[in-house]
Amino acid sequence: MENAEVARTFSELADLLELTGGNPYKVRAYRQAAQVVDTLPSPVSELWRRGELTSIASIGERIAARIGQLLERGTLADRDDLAGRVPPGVVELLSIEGVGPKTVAAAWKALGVTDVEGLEQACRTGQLSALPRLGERRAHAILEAIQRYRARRTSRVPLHRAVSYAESICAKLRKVPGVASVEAAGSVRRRKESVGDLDILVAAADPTPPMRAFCDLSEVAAVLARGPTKATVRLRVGLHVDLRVLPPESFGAALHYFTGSKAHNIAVRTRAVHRGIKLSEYGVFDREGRRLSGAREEDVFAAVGLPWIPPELREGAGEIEAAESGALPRLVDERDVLGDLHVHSDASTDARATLEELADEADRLGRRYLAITDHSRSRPLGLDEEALAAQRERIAALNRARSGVRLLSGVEVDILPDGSLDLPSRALAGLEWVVASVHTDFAQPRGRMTDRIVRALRSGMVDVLGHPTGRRIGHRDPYDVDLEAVLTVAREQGVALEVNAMPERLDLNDRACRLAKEAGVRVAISTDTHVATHLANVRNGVWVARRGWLAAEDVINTRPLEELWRSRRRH
Ligand code: DGT
Ligand code: CA
Ligand code: CA
Ligand code: ZN
Repeated sequence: MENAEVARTFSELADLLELTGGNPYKVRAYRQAAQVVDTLPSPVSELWRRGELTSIASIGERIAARIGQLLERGTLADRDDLAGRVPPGVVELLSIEGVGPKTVAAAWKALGVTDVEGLEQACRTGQLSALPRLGERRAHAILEAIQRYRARRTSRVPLHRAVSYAESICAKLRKVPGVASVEAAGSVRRRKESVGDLDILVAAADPTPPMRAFCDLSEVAAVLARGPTKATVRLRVGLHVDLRVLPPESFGAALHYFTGSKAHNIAVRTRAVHRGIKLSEYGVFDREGRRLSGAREEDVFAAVGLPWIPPELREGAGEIEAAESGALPRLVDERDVLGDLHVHSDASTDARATLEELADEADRLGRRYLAITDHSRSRPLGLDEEALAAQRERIAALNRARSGVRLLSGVEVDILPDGSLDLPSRALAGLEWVVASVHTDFAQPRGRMTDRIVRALRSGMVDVLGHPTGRRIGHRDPYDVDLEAVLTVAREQGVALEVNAMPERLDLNDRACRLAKEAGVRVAISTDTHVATHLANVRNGVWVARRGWLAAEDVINTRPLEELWRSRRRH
């Protein structure tokens, strides 16, 4: 069973429990388990087999046993039991922004609402507003949220999941005898933040063994189409996968062709026409149809007079021109990232890891520094000035007692609705790292939101603007803000903007990264860790930054600590 499937089962169990009024501690524990498993870098089934599940921070004996049950039986009896009692449409209602389990349970029990359409109708007819603790205003807000939900709902898969499915399928195909190369092409190779389907390419002289192995994969739910060298399947998790098997001499040409994007391919093909050559997924050919090359992807670029272009840039958005003039950026790599500048410890009530656990995990990943940035006092139980001072002492003591990663005392301070910061300047001045973020009043009009953020950046107290647009993919749209105005002030104030690497945030996104670079603003790729395993999420942020054309020097946490200190504005 894949990590994503285990995670989905636990998150469903949490939803179902919550809807039926189950124990809130269990709800929380299951939801946390889902989150942890979903972001684990290795297969949960292997950890379980080796009896190492409980070595993961925030997975206790109880949850480990439940994960074991699920892996052994393929199902959880209480989840199935609850699922039999709650219609699936009711669970879906929880995905609508601002609609929590209490509202859903009330609409379901009192009004018989079992799907989005039903909820919409109950809002329109005034039935919903007549329920206790609801009202006209709420009903109206829910109607608007339903529209946003519909606009957002697609069948695309978030990149980090698509990558993990692709990696696992490719690894299995690489073991098939006679297979020379395997690569996932398409949008997953371009690291697009959401993926429609996987496009996997195999190089082999005899297509039969890889074709058979592919259709027989344990992940496959149904074979939708099958020919001698191509197949399309549906995975049990719902995603479709196209497979193509090619002779090794065509592999590079096919890899280029099926990586796309369409816009990039058209631009490359046009250049080929001008040069009197023909490109296809089978190779590079001259006018008479004689093969010139095609085994390696570089062959295709060389044939049209270009250096190899990284897949992340192949969107037909200036990469050909940049390649031609030697102006392609040397994109940041995960190995360039030396530290993490937004990390929560258990001093934030929505986070779990102790400082020691965070330091251990950071050492394991080879991070050199880690800014501990718990929430400020306005957040549900963040730290006030006094608690921060105490934490600073503990961090200093820990740094003295350990070698390895250096912890920085920091904070993620709220930007209040009027743009002031949630802690006094003297408290912020005593800290080594300050992230400032918007966590409330997302609905402010564009002008207010922009002024609010600009004021915070001008405080002179801020190192990084956290998750600058506030979106949470699938849950909340970005707030309305004039990003260009924010970038102008960030540049003038020497403040970096965050690329938040949580899979549900990815904020800044790829396009905004490129804008930041053009505006002369540097970014921090940060994990916003809430449990220790999240520290590995840095790769999600690197993917975004690469699509945003960023090089290592555009990313502040690729710099050693001494250099970071020197270049920062706050001293
Ligand atoms: P997705 O799956 O929606 O996330 O996006 P892609 O880019 O993976 O698109 P997909 O799976 O339809 O096709 C994979 C690549 O194959 C695409 O990026 C470019 C190439 N390709 C597919 N069909 C065509 C076509 O009709 N013309 C051209 N030029 N390229 C194509
Ligand atoms: Ca695709
Ligand atoms: Ca496809
Ligand atoms: Zn935050």
